[in-house]
Amino acid sequence: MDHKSGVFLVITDDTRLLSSLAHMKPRGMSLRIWCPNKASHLQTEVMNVCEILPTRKHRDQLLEIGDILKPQFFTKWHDVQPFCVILALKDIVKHAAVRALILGQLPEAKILTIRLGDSTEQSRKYDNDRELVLTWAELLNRPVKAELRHVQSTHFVNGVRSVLDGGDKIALLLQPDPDPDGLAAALALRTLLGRNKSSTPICAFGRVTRPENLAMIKLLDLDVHTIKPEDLGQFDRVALIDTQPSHLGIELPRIDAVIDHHPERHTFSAAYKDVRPYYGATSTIMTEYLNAAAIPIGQRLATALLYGIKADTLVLNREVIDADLDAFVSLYPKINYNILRRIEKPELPMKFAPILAGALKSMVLQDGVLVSFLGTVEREDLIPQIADFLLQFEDADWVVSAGVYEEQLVMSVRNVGYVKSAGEVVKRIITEQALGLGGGHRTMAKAIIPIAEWKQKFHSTSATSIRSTLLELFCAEAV
Ligand SMILES: [Mn+2]
Repeated sequence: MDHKSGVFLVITDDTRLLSSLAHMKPRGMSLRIWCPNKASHLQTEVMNVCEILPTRKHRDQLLEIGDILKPQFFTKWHDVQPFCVILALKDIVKHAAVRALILGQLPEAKILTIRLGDSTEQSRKYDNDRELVLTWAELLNRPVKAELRHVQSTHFVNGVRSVLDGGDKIALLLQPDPDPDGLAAALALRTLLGRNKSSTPICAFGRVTRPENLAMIKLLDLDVHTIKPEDLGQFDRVALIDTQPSHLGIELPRIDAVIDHHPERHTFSAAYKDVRPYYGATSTIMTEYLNAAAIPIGQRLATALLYGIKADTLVLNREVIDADLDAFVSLYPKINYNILRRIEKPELPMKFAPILAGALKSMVLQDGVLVSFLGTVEREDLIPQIADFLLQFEDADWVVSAGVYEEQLVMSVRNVGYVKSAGEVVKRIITEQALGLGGGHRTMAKAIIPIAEWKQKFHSTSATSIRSTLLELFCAEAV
């Protein structure tokens, strides 16, 4: 008897369940199968199931012949840890008797009961923490649902191809200021259609602005064209990805396909329409399409889709469904980790090192508020990156990282989370001072103030003056 690895003893009179379990052969776990000691139909059946093993010796190791209604059958497992009985007997009385014997004879053993063919039985964990009951429906539910989704996706793939394949030039239209989910889903649709960027460009009515999204475009070599609504006339087909007609706020000359996961507030029709508001990301839908069409997902596309799912589900923290998790898991082994890391944490230019050194030297801390001014920066995303970095210092409950970018004073505000809401604090400061724009969430906020406005109000744009003014404003509101 192996004392180190666990032993799972299967006690069942259902040979289909037994056969399934015997075929699973989980690694690092040993399986034993109960076989009745008296000659019976069941005994023959159990022996037959064990015929899958090549030798007599193996079969003998697998079988535990005995009477399960006798305590002695169980006492010999005393020293085996962990020990678990998978119990599924059709006769309820017999099931209860065996369960009682295990509970009494083996105080450490776990019992996993599988209820066969009883759809009313709820799965549950007993109070004693030793037992779990699973219903047959529950065991099958997840894999069967995944299979059904796969079949459904095959059907969807045919649909979208038949609508879009007829066009020479196809626009893949995203929301203005496209986000990672939209970009990845558009790239996936282009791959699904077997087209290239000149015949099937990714388009939007506004340019990409967020630094991570720009990093994604650069590192994954994506092409996004900023177009005007009337430019859609040049295309034979228009597909809306990760957005819907009502989100764009204008009447489009044509819409052939819509693939999205936002709720449909204003109903619309399109030759091809797949809107699934219960999905965490459009990238999940597209991953299913690609898998259903058996199209290999390369590293670049896998990285894009995984980042799309991560971004839209807040790293799977927002509500997600099985489909999002399955897509995530299927993509994960295929991605380029370096690229993903660089998208999420953009590199700092070497020229920035002396600026950062100066900012670290001159930063000011008072009442838990840490203010740092970077001067003029060549990339706006350097400001929030430094804010994130500075929040790691002890005693910093609040961080205000500021810098001048394109004639505007840009501020990134961070806090440790158990203080006032960063978004509200920033909004109050902006409103009270009647300056610029600002807002955000609990722990992150941003404000933008034209440098001319700042100068008019505070009479100076020297680094010292900006630091002390910001410190004063935030100490008054945040602390
Ligand atoms: Mn989305």
